[in-house]
Amino acid sequence: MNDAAKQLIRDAMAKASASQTASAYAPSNIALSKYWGKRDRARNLPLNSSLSISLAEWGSHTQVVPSKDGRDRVTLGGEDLSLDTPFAAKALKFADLFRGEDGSAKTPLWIETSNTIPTAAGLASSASGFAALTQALCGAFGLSDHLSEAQMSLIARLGSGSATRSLWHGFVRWDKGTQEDGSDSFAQPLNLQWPEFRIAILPVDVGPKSHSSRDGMNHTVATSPLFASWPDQAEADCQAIETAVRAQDFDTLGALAEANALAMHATMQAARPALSYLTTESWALLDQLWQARKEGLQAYATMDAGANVKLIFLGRSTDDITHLFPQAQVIEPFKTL
Ligand code: 2P0
Repeated sequence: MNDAAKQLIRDAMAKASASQTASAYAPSNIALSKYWGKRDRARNLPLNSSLSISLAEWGSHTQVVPSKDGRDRVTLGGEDLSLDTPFAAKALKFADLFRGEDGSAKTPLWIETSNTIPTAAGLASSASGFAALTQALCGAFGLSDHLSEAQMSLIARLGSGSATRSLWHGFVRWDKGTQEDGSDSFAQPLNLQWPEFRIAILPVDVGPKSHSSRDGMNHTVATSPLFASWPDQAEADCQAIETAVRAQDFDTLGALAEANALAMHATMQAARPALSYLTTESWALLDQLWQARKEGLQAYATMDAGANVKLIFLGRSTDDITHLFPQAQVIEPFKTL
């Protein structure tokens, strides 16, 4: 089976110039309508479309440099990694898409990444990491002028599904697509500004997670009797959330995003054995939010493959949020960067 991402790289490579140093930045993102479940694990092809908001200055800076000493090198946050660490191995495997596929000698590369996401926020950074790496590799191999951002999003998908949505700021929708080769499974920005829109991260557990989201997703698809209802519901949620975003109908958007996140977590809790990323502390924060909402606070929650709770709200609620949740780390997704 041909793969659309590999074909795009091959076609662009035929027109490209030699390798050079290139750097890129990509923001992390939080899904308001979640990606959970794959129809093709090798290509990270999803069973449903998803829609996210990018996290502005919280993301990854990546530089790709043709290595002078003939050896690969991977640096994360200023520290050289052993090449057999999972991070380095994944980054180099992804770089292999751009080099040596035709049997020619691989261009040795130095991949240097740093994340601006506060460690205390406990947010995984595979989304911004693979998006920035894709852009930097495209730059390094002279492909940037031959590939659109949507095509780069399609390539980033091979690194990590959520990276598909990290090529842009603001709201981004990843259409699931239907083709087997993945040629129609990429993201596009909604291209709209909502300056009042806010996100707050409520850190709960910032240590490494017990199950990767990749394993958790696959385990849920394979064993959860509740998963059968997820793909259609998630597709409908994604469409309704896009409509609410375009109408800037905050309460409809918030209620749908919260319901979508809780439905995703319900599929995991029904998995056999059960999978639960949310802890008693996460649920206590949700109780606190729901109580405040009864008293008029306009804020909603979403949670991913971890215990942290993320809130969405509008700028006018910022003081209420930081008073109620002093630990909140507030992000302004549309602040001019
Ligand atoms: C999302 N998550 O839409 C969902 C919600 C976690 C929960 O995308 O296997 O690390 O690399 O495609 O992208 C996290 O999954 O998984 C994720 P892979 P990824 O943001």
